[in-house]
Formats: sequence, C-alpha cells, structure tokens
Amino acid sequence: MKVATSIDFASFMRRLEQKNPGQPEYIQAVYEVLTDVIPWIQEHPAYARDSLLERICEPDRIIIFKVTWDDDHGNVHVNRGFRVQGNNAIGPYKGGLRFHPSVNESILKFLAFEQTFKNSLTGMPLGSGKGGSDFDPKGKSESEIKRFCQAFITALLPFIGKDKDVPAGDIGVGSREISYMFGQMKRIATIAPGTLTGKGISFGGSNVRLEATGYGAVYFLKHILKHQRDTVEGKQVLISGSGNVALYAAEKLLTLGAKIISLSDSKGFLHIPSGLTQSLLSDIMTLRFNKHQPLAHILQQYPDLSFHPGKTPWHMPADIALPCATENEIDVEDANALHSGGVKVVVEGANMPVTPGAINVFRKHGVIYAPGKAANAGGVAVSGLEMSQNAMGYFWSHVEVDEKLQSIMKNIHDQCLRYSGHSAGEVVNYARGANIVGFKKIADVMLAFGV
Ligand code: NDP
Ligand code: 2IT
Repeated sequence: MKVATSIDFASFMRRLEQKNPGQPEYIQAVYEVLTDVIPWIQEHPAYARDSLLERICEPDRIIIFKVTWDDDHGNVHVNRGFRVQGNNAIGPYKGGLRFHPSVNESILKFLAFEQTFKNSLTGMPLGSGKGGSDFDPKGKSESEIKRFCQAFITALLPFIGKDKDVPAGDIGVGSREISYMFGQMKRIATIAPGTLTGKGISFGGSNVRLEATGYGAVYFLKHILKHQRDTVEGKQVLISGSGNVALYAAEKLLTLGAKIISLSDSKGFLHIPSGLTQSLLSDIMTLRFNKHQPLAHILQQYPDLSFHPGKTPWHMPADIALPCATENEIDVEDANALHSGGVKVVVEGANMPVTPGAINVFRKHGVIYAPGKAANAGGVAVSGLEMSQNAMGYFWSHVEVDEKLQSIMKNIHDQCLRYSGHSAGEVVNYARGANIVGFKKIADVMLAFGV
C-alpha cells in the first residue's frame, strides 16, 4: 500500500474549486490557511496521510432549513437558515450565528473553517461551527426581530445541544437576539443553559462575554507591541465597524491611552480628529446597541464631527488599524494607503477582513499582520468559559473572567510567535504561526481517533 507523503497545493486548490463552485469566500479562507500549512506538511510528512487536509476542509455537515415568520402587517416571509457543523474532533461544534442579507453557504463555510483553527488555538475543547440566516434585521420592528428569532431557533433546536453544537452571536446577533432565542428554547423544550452562549448575565451568561472579542483583540495587540518593546499608549488607531467587536475594542483602547480617530458602519465612516472620548463612546453605544440606529445619527448630538458616506477610514494617517466590521474590507489599494499613512500593525477584530492581496502588501512592507483566527479568539474563548460555568452551575466575577481572557490571549500570541518561523530581524508572521498551531492540534486528534 502506498501512503501519501506530500500534497500538491495547486492541484488541491483546483479540486476544491471544482467541488465548491461559486463559493469564493470559502475558497479564500482555505487558500490562506493552506499557504502556510502545506509547506509545513512537506517538512512533517506524517501529516500528509489519511486525507487529513481534505477532511478538515470539508465540514462534517450543513443543515439548511426554512424560516417562516410574519411581519407586523400580517405578511408572511420566508428566509433561509443554515448551520454549518465544521469539525468536532476536539469538542462540540461551536461558533456564532449571523443574520445578514449576504449570508449564504460560502460565507458560513468560510466562517466555520476559520472557527476550526481559532477554537483550536484557544486551547479549549471546542469544535467549530457557524450558522445564521439571510434575514436582514435592518428596518425591522422589535416584534418582527422577536418573531424571526423565535422561528429561527425553533427550526434549529433539534440540531444543537450543550455537548453537540453550541451557537452564539455574530453580525446581526447580539444580546437582544440571543435572549429571544434562549427564551423560545426554554419555552418549547428542556434545555441546558450551556446550549447557547452570549446569554445575559442574569440567566446564565458569563461576565465579560459581551466585551470579550474586542478586549481580546486589544490584549493581542498589546502583546504584539510588547514584543516590539512598545505600548498602545499615545498610538493613533483606525477602527472600522461600530458593533460589538469595534466598540469594545475601542473601550479597552481608550483605557490604555490610545487615540481612536475613526469608527464606521456599512454606510460610511466617522472621522474623530481629536480622538474618541469616553462620553462620545457611551453615546455611540447607546445609539448602536439600544436604539439600533446608523452611526451617522451621532452627528445630531455631535455636529462638529464628520461622517463620510460610502467611504472607509483606511486612507487616513495612523499607527495601527483594527478592522472590526466584516470580511474583505481591506483590499490592495487600502493596504497601500495604510502603509503610506504610517500604519505599522494591523490586527483583525473581524473574520477575514483583509484580502490575500492586501496581506501580501503588508508582508512586502514589513507591516505586522495579526489574523482574526488568533486576534479575535477572545469571544469564543469566553463562550467556552461560559459553557464551563454553566456546567459547574456557578459563575466567576468580572475580574476572574478578564484575567482568564488575558492569559488565553497571551498564550495564543506566544504560540503564534513560536510557530511563526521568522528569522532574527524578520517581521513576525503571526498568520503562519496561527495556521500551523491551529492545524496541528486538530490533526493530532484526528490521527489519534483513526478514520
Ligand atoms: P455587529 O453586528 O455587532 O457589528 C457589525 C458592524 O460591521 C456594524 O458596524 C456593521 O454596520 C458593520 N458591517 C457589517 N456588514 C458590513 C458590510 N458588508 N460592509 C460594511 N460594514 C459592515 O457584529 P460584530 O461586531 O459581532 O462582528 C463584527 C466582525 O467580527 C464580524 O466579522 C464577525 O464575524 C467578527 N467576530 C465577532 C465576534 C463576536 O463575538 N461578536 C467574535 C469574533 C469575530 P451596519 O450596522 O451598518 O451593518
Ligand atoms: O467568530 C466568532 O468567533 C464568533 N462569532 C463567536 C463565536 C462564539 O461561539 O462565541
């Protein structure tokens, strides 16, 4: 019998594209990981066997279901719901739910694929998954959002469970939606609290889960800078997005003395030339999280600020960029503008916000690039801590969870550094480190389990 000892990158990608036509985001995510993992496998041929890579790339299963709900005028709507169950080698499927009109199989497969490596990097026993719907929450009333959430989770419930698959939030799914879904689950079934994470603290949620992704990304940034013998204090930072990840990253950066000069949403970006203040941030949080209004409405309270419709913040001079909105929001042109504007470090709060071409621009110019699967892992890590607390029937204080989050982010940073393979004087390749560490752990477990 002949056992494979090497993998040809080009033919692997060709086969993947043929098998998954019309799924560019999924192909892009796999391409980014294999750029690092295939050369590593050539040096470690034990991992070329048993079709390990094919098995990690192909999700275990994809559940597609109909979500029917009625609007406030009695019209009935049909949306499509999905759950991609990626890989459960190291633990139950785990990952967020996204409600956004762009949601399709390609986007959820890319997100589930990224989640496999991210969850592996946390060091916790968490498998990977992602789900959601093409439902557009914008312009919907509170009761329409509620009815949609109830219909969605009713359809998904048979496929999830605390030891099976544990959803959480993502774009368009925050505390409000998680509460509606958890309420409906309790109404129709006996469910363990650990079936869903991101819950309110008064009904089984964890301290710091709300803040965890943004805080975690800033903790990761702190370690990057520390390795450069530098700190966040006084740095000019560009942030995109004004949702959960962006605003809690901003909150943590403010406490560390950074100057945040932009936020954004899908309509454009807000320029804050004199830097974000705590009171402006509180008002933006109220606007976005409580009133669910577009970012530009902040000008009604702060007429001196400027909002730039249809534009992104990447052409402004700064030291650091934190893309925290969505995938592919920094392309080659943006990357060149960031480099020309003096940006030295790019940390992904969002999932895959930087295109492969833009990553190459950063590499060419020595800009440090931290991939989302490492830098934004704080969210799912605290989801893992929420599951642990639910299993114990106990809870940890804000300080205790925050300390655990800090130590998890340090550990992820240090592992990426160790496996980055950079030579002395070279810029640390955090992406390579993250891809290899994430892959190796899953691969070892899959080899141990056998086919
Ligand atoms: P939210 O829904 O809270 O916020 C999303 C933000 O991104 C909003 O400002 C939104 O603007 C903007 N945005 C969304 N889609 C687009 C688009 N197509 N173009 C431009 N802007 C857009 O989501 P989160 O903050 O939770 O998620 C942001 C990113 O972080 C996503 O990539 C998500 O996958 C990732 N992430 C989230 C985690 C979490 O714990 N929530 C964990 C790890 C990663 P608008 O309101 O106008 O649509
Ligand atoms: O992309 C992500 O890591 C998330 N949306 C959070 C997943 C989770 O299960 O907390």
